[in-house]
Amino acid sequence: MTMQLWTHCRIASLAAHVAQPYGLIDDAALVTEGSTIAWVGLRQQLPQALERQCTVRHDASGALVTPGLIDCHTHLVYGGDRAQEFEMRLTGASYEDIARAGGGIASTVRATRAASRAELERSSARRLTQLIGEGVTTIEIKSGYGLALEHERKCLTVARGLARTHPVDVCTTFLGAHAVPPEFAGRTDDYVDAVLRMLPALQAEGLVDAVDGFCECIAFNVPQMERIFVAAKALGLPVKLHAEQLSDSGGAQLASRYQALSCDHLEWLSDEGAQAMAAAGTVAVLLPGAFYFLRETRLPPIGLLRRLGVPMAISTDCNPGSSPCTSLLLMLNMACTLFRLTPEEALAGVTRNAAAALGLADRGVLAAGQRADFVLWDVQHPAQLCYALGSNPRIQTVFKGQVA
Ligand code: DI6
Ligand code: FE
Repeated sequence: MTMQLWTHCRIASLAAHVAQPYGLIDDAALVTEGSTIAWVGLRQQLPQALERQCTVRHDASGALVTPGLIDCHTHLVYGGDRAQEFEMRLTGASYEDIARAGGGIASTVRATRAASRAELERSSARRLTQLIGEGVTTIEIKSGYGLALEHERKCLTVARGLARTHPVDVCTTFLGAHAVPPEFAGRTDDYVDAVLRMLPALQAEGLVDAVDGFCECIAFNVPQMERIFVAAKALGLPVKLHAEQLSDSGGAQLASRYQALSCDHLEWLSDEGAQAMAAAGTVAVLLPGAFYFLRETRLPPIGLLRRLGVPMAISTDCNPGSSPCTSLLLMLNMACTLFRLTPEEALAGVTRNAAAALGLADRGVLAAGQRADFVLWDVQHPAQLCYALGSNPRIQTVFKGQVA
């Protein structure tokens, strides 16, 4: 297998065993063997025997190297957009007015159902390309705008297909329990039955890596979500939850009882919910784009999560309604400015902790044995990635050991 060597770089490894902030290694060297990292450390400690085996050598010209970025919570595949709804709200229409006029999630469900697979591929690829252009090498993509078997299948198939046409890994999540579709209006329990029929069918087709839901008074309650989690666990699928976004519904406690990979949003998370997450090892996925776009004022309890040692991840939540965002770098800035995370916490949130939120142990830090997914940046210090909003200092991405 080809061995490649990168030198003349500063590495923010994010690895816990490197004592410096960000796991920084100055004047570093990195060796890959095929799609895996074989060695990372100080240039002068690189064993000569290993150096001799490297047939391809790269001069990183002083670049900063970080792990490939991981966007661990997106609704990337959907039809249409909601720009007109955005415009209506800015000219005085209330959310209820818009919903009565057929807007909101329902309008995206209509547009997604009407869209062909090719149309969804095209619009999703455009968004994905923007994220990849900022150094994203792994992305989670949820269904949840089809809300019927054929349309959920169409969206998950598009999500899977994107990984075949782009230098990125895709983790798919079945979010059938995102909203109650119009044909089930007023019959939420019947729709949960339908979700329970969709799940094994989609899993059998290899389209589902995890199961999510929207636990909220306007969506699915705790007993309804629990039925879905029981079914997911019976199929051996990990679960996660949109929890405590608009109110405290006790979703975090429920999710923790099912060893959820993550609870996401969490503006209304209670002490009990945070403690349950800490005990279960559940990651807190914070979504500053949705907080910003919905002009929320209640912050997720960052101090509490920190005190309890709950790992925090950061993601775009890319979706047409609450976070039409395709910049994970902007989310780094917003995590710091809006949520007061330190730049080091924010960067860990799109690398190490985002990998944990997806249950992936083979990426998110730069260390021997990990996947060779990394990004070269034209900055001196990792804090610059969080600080300079609207800039994209990416030089190059290496995906599975290949310059992408
Ligand atoms: N929470 C959100 O913020 C999005 N979904 C969810 O469960 C909103 C999705 C939309 O408005 O289209
Ligand atoms: Fe979401």
